[in-house]
Amino acid sequence: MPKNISLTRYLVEQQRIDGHIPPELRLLIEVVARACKGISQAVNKGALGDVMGTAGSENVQGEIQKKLDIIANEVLIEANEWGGHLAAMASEEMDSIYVVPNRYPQGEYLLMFDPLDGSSNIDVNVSIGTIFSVLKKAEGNHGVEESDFLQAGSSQVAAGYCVYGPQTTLVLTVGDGVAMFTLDREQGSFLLIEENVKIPDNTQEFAINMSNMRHWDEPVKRYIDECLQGKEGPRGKDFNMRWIASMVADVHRILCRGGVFLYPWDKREPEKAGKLRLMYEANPMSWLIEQAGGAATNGKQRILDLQPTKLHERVSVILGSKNEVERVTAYHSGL
Ligand code: P6P
Repeated sequence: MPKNISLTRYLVEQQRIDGHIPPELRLLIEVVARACKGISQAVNKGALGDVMGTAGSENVQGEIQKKLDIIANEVLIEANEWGGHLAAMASEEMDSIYVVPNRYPQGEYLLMFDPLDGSSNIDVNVSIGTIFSVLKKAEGNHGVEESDFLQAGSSQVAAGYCVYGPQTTLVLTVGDGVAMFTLDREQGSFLLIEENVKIPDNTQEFAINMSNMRHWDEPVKRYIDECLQGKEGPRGKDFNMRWIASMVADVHRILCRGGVFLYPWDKREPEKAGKLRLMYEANPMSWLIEQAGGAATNGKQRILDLQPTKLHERVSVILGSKNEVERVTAYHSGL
């Protein structure tokens, strides 16, 4: 692969090749990437900057907000509101949508994000990340409301994440495969490190929070139990387990070497479909996984087919290597 292909050059060439990325969408992606560079700087400061610990407030999910959650949210809002490419934004950290103020031109795109996913890991220096998803507002709609965001994940026009780990790496799809870019801090640019990322259909590595085992439904208990039986059991092979408690980091590992990630419904809060959020966690991650040849379901349906009814809707998530996701899904159908 040629060296030194910047994100900008990649997007311009993609736009030139197949017109897949209209200029406004290219601008949006570049602005989000620039915001992620700023978030990466703040994350990297750690205890040396006033960015650690809690902000003393709760988000719409009822979770304690970390200072960096709020910083990351503000960076994304300020970076994107003036460009003229967006009509509105939605964030895990904000109860309702953020409509672009009248002092700026409004565009046709809708941007959703989890500004800092995995924030329980911030204070212990473990990888965290920003997840984003882009939709288009329906043609002709004047103004913008929450209902404009309630589109199935299959309607996304761009999706990705930026993982703040040993490297700061941006992972992106616009529907033509998955590309990865690592931040070169000397140049201040994201440089292409991988395109056409592919996940193996099979794996021997699963990611789940095992402490919740007693709360799982029977199909998930059966799947994990068979993995734990190893080569003496029905799977005929040993499995490894990973759980970083940062979806961005777990999904990045799966995109790099395969695996299956499960955050299933459980009995702790039976009225909730799951812990993870559909619009700005499950949908973007599911599109990336499918674009890399994997699969993503809620145990019963393809995640990207789900029709959202609420902005902060939760969902059960099983995603990764295709054959493993299909097996877990089959178990949910009693097969
Ligand atoms: P648990 C982080 O808070 C998150 O939303 C995902 O990034 C992660 O996969 C999951 O929750 C971790 O949840 O219950 O294991 O702490």
